[in-house]
Amino acid sequence: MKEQLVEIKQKIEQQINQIQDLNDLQLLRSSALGKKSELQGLMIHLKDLPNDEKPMVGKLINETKQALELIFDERKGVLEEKALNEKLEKEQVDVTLPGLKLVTGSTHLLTQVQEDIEQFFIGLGYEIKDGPEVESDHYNFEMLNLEKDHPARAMQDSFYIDVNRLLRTHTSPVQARTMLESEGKNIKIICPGKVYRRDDDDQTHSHQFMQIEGLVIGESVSFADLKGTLLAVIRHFFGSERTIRLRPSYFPFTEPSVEVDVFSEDGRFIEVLGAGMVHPNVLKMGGYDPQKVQGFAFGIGIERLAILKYAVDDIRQFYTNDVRFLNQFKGGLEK
Ligand code: 2U9
Repeated sequence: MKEQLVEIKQKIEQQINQIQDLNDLQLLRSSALGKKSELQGLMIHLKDLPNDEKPMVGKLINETKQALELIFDERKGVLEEKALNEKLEKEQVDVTLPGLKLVTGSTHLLTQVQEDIEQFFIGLGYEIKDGPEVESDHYNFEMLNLEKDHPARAMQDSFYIDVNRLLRTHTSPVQARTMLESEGKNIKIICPGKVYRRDDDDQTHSHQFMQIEGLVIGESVSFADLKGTLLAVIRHFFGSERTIRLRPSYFPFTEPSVEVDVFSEDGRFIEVLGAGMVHPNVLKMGGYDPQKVQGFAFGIGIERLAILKYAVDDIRQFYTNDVRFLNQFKGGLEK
């Protein structure tokens, strides 16, 4: 019996030492020490031995089992360490490799210009207002003194959705709505946003563009206030040495109306915006008494400002999203 046990132990020990995989080791453990194992079989046969041999043989079987348990545990430790080393080897990270560059987006040039102008007017105590891009004929035209046969109201000049609704052609309806909401109180607002006109896109035209319009209404608002405000915003944006020129013009919603040119570096005057004193009809429709209050208004094309300051040669650059163009303005605007 003793020899038999030594043989079994040697056989299993050999098998253990050949095993390279933890799962295989577990399988061997079950078959070598489990209920159906050879060792367990010997235990069952104990009862057939003479009584005086039983304790000794039983002890021997148990010692063999315990010795094998130990060998199994040892092998398990070895295989676990080997598996860990292999895993570490495979997952080794080369900390000297250069990191991956993350491509980040940036604020669009038009948004940067918009925010710059907004900040300027906020500094003067203006509020920023916005409104719907799909407007009614009433707010987009009627409230702004654009008579029924005005060319802008023609189907071929605006994007109509149905007979009464269209994509706003300017942000002026936001001012008209604000006048009605304000019920005769003073107003000092700017209205930035997208506007739409039915144009064929080319180097200088875009069917979608951006505006910032302003409206100030109060008892002693004068043309001099308008002029001072316009000079200040132009100097803020183009530099403190700039001069402007006002030329008489016509808009249905302002009277008198002016177009404003900025004196460019190459000695020419370039048109940058339009403005004027709010037309009495517009004041009346907005719920104000033109005998008691005055107002000034202005309209600035954001693309135009950006084109002039950054020498952009094609308005379509703003809308085709070529990152080579956009990335030039990634770091923000230099002052
Ligand atoms: C109300 C009253 C008056 C807004 C004004 C202009 C002059 C103007 C153009 C500039 C370039 C449009 O983007 S552009 O093509 N705008 O010249 N806009 S006065 O006047 C208003 C607006 C609302 C209630």
